[in-house]
Amino acid sequence: TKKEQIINLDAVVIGAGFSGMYMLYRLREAGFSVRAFEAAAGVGGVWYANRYPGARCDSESIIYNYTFSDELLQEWTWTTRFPAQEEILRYLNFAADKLDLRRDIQFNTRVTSAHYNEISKKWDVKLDDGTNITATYFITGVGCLSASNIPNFKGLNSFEGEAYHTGRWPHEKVDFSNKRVGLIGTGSSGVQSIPVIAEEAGYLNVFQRTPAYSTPARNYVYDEEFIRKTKENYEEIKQQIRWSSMGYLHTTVNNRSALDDTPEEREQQYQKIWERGGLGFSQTYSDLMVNEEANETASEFIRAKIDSVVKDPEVAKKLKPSYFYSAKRPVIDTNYYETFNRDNVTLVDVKATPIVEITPKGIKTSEGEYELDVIVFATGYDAMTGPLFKIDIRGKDGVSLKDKWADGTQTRTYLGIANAGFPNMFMITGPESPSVLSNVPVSIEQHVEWIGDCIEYLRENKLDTIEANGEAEEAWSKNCLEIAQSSLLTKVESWYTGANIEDKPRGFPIYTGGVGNYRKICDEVTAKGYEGFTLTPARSKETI
Ligand code: NA7
Repeated sequence: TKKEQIINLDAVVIGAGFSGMYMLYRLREAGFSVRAFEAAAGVGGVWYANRYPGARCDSESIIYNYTFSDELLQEWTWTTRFPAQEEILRYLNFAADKLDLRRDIQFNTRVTSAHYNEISKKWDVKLDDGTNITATYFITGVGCLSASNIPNFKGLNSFEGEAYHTGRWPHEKVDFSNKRVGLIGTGSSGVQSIPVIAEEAGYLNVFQRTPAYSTPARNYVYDEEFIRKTKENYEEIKQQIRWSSMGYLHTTVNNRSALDDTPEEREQQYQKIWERGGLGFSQTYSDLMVNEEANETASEFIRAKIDSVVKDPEVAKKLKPSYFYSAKRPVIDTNYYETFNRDNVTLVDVKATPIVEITPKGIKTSEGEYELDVIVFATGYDAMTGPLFKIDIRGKDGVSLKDKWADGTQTRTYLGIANAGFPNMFMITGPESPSVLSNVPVSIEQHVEWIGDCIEYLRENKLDTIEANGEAEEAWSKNCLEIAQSSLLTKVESWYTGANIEDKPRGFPIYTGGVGNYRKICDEVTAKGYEGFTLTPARSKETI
């Protein structure tokens, strides 16, 4: 029967988001047999799942796409500065059609396990429909923020109303009209959805534990002239973002220390970026992320803005963060702080009065019970390692990835792409790559191209396996942690450090040295014949 059949492939790719789609295309074009497996019913990854009201990308549209294909660049036209979820999903469907990817993607299918077989030197991959596959290469394109997390509140399942997590939003429109809504969480997802839900709901209670630093997005509709110029200049744009620090355009606004300017000059500088909108704020000065005093000047500027927008001083006080700006993921918004001036919106400070339990009727804090018809969990993700741990991945000697990374300090990878003990396995946007702290498609294209080149190299040179060396991996992990520790990023608890998930090892599994530098390092590794890896030749017939 079909279920007992073993399918042999050159490569298995998990996921059909930005990563999996391009990886599939890259390997197929190079003549490999490859299939992608996707748990959802369509392409898009996080953009398939995150359908909550107000869901939008913080990267500007014109750089939030593939750049490897001129045809895609020229044929697609973005409508607004910051793309809405539905437009990004439409873009990814357009790309899937153009590249004719669907014939090699199996939807509604989860990869449950992938075990390395040391005898065959292949990966044994199992699907949730019972199919077994053997593949020479095993590649994960599972995303960094795709394992949604609902905290283990007491009574969680007792709630009798409707409940949704922002990252697993239903496809039908959720009707909030005249309903009493409770929303937990004020990260990017909360801040984007709160203003939109507030407009429709009868009443909205926002349960905030840590306030966000949010700055205006200032979204607008692109004009034709801008689109024309952009399409003309894509080659230059592509080079700029590839070699930039975070995959964005024009990232260095100012090379000065914030402390070299007078308070008036600083105010002017911050005001300029505030009016321009978008995530550019952390690039106003070179030392905002390394110098506490410099950072405080930016933090204070945003706090003053909150005071100027929010009418009730008590509410404004609760909305003002006290940690270092941008040490937790900064957020951009449309009408976020303004929303707290509405009569139908209440801010509940759950740091002061913690959530005690979810009840059949609503949410109970230490101060009392809020009766609700709908609860929205904007409570975030088990980031980076979470999506990988959903799959039983085992390398040599049966060691699981989970066990390998369970020692309470830091994930250990080489370049965020490979793992010692896991030959011929590659991670796209893996832990210790720059991905989550960059404009992600730029990082994804780099990873996919590096992996594609590597697999072609193995074929050309008749090599069976490639595996990261333990020492190279130790050095890479140490390097990632040290770079992060030289900034303010490790001084605040966040999903970057693993602090949002109970019992998760704390570390800093992101390379923060910049996407341009990272690209250079990866290119050097290749130029030196895959330095830091061990490559084994194909076995001759006699030894098989
Ligand atoms: P985030 O940024 O992780 O935000 C989750 C929010 O939920 C944050 O405000 C948390 O407060 C809050 N939270 C989490 N657990 C609890 C509990 N137990 N009680 C109260 N509040 C809680 O997730 P998002 O989905 O908004 O954004 C994820 C990323 O997607 C974003 O950074 C972009 O890169 C895209 P906390 O700060 O932990 O106190």
